[in-house]
Order: sequence, then C-alpha cells, then structure tokens
Amino acid sequence: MRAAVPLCRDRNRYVSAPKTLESTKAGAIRQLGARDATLMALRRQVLQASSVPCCPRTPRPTPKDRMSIDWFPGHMLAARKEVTKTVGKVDVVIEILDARVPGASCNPQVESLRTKVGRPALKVLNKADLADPHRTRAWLDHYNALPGVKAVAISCKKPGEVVRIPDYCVPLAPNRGTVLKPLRMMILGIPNVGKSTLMNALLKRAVVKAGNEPGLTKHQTRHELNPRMTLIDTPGLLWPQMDPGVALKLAASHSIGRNAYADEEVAVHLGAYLLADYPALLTQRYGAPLADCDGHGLIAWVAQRRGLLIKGGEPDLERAAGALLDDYRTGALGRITLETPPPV
Ligand SMILES: Nc1nc2c(ncn2[C@@H]2O[C@H](COP(=O)(O)OP(=O)(O)OP(=O)(O)O)[C@@H](O)[C@H]2O)c(=O)[nH]1
Ligand SMILES: [Mg+2]
Repeated sequence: MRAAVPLCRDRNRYVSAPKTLESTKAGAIRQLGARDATLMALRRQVLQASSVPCCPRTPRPTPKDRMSIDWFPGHMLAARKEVTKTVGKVDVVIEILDARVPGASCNPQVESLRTKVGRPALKVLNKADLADPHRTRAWLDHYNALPGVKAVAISCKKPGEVVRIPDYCVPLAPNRGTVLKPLRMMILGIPNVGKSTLMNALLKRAVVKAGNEPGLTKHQTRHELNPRMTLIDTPGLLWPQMDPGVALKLAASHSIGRNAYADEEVAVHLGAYLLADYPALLTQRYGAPLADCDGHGLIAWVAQRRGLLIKGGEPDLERAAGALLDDYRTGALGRITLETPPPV
C-alpha cells in the first residue's frame, strides 16, 4: 500500500488533484475508489469481513499504510500569519480543545506561538458533554500540571459554564482587567471545536457565524465583552504533515473538512478504538458485535443492523461508515474520549 496518496480534489489543499474529479463528495469517493489502491484495498477488506458472519479480524493498516489526511485550506495560512502578529498584543490565550480528543486537538503551532511571546493559556476542554468524564478529569490534571496553564472543561451548550470563562482568565493576567488596561483575550484552536460558539455565548448574541462545519470562520473578529475585557475570535488552525493517527482522530471528531478523507477509512479506525475501549456503548447502540470483530467487521455489522444495503444485498459500507461517525459525533453512542493523557 502507498503511504502519501494525494486524495484531494480541493483547490485549497497543498496537493493538487486531477481536474477531472467530480465535485460531489459521493462522486469524489467513487472516483477515488477507482483510482486509489489504498482505498480499494480497504474496501476489499471490509467487504471480505462483511461476507462472512463472524466479523473476522483483518490485518489492521499500520500508520505507514494509511492514506495521508492533509487539510490546510488557503485561509489557514493567512490566519496563522495574522495570529502570529496578534498573539503578542493579547494578555491571555484561550485555547479551545475538543474534550473527546484533548491531545490530538492541541495544535503544536499554537503552543509554540503562545510560549514564544510568553502568554499564559486557559485550555478549555470544550464539548465536555460528549466526552468521557473520567478521562476528562485525567486530561485536566495533565494540563493543569503545565506551567502558565489553567485547564477547565465546559460545554458551550451550558451558559452557566460559559459565563465562568473570563473569571478563569483574570488571575492569569493580574495586572490587567481595568478600563485603562483591559484584559485582552484571544480564542485559538483547531477548526470546529466551538471557538465562535464560545464568543457568541459570552457576548449573549450571534456576533460571528458558528456551525457544524470546520473552517467556517475565515477572519479574526474582536469584540468588547465589557469595558474591562476584550475578546478575539479566530479561524481554526491546523498544521501541515500531521501524524496520521492524530489526523484520523481529528477527522472522526469532524475538525477536518470532509473532502480530505474517506469516511470508511476513518470509521474503520474509530470502530477499532471503540471495540477496544467502549464495547458496552457499541453493544447498547447496535447490539453485540461478535467477539472477534475488528473495525472493518464493525462497519459491516452496523450496515447489517441498520439494513444499509446496496444492490445485490451487499452491505452499504459508505453509509454504514457515515452512520458510525454521526453516532460518535452527535453523542448518540454515548460519552467517548479517544485518548488518555501520557503517563507522568
Ligand atoms: N455538543 C456540543 N457541541 C458544541 C459545543 N460547542 C460548540 N458546539 C458545536 O460545535 C460546532 C462548531 O462550533 P463553532 O463555534 O462554529 O466552531 P469553531 O471552532 O468556531 O469552528 P471554525 O470556525 O471552523 O474554526 C457547532 O455545531 C456548535 O454548535 C459543546 O460544548 N457541545
Ligand atoms: Mg469559528
């Protein structure tokens, strides 16, 4: 199998793809399926898994075998330059992480920009309503042990939790927060983690566009929270040449544009993780998959349980993969966190 396959038809990506690719997602995946040996092999594996009743284990792709997921739309480069200029002019960085992937969603470039100018960080593990509370606690301990960092977990869907955010920032910059010297806070983070939602929730009105699509915010926006505090919302930032394991978690959690990956590949890896760490939640949602089931087999199992079939009665793996991803993303599967903090 190949390692770095230019999957993309998106003109915003680093790697340009042939112009003949269709513009719809389904069309693109179909064409990619014909073009891309990796995806075809993956489909073969899943189909094989689904054609026998016991969901057998199939050889799991190693990171080297995985397709590269490399999503870096044009606006991100400009956004990073803008952040580089602005970060030295704020007092506190509010870094929004996705509580379901608190390590993978921590952009190393944001961390280095911030530490370079010596600004403290409030790390907000957002979407805590979707995350495993035990693991959230462990991640908070991990981040709170870092110098210049305060970490909290919230859900932007809960106004009572959102309202505390400025109070957490005050002690991080004790010489600011007056009318003459307002506390300047900047919200940073990867796409689709809830930065704009937090901004709107704090201002109690929709001042910026927010929605369930990575890359929605394209420009910085500054607003006055009160005469003593200002807040800047920024576009989501990713970094190039991301580790494939990190990219798969971010794709599963919908922080990477859908046109940069095949749902099936991401769902197979998500499925393997869930089988290992959250089997009871899978059973609750789909019934018990058989003991020896792996990620490929799970997709086939979901197709079977949901009656997702294509012509000839074969499982519709694309729709089943989408269903598993949706169930994880919306929380229908339960509260899940895809990683634990590194040992101390
Ligand atoms: N369940 C849940 N969903 C949330 C939470 N916070 C935000 N969301 C949802 O996450 C999606 C993304 O929110 P945005 O605020 O647009 O994310 P963003 O980080 O500004 O995204 P970009 O502008 O693309 O970088 C929206 O559908 C929000 O409703 C949360 O705490 N819990
Ligand atoms: Mg936004």
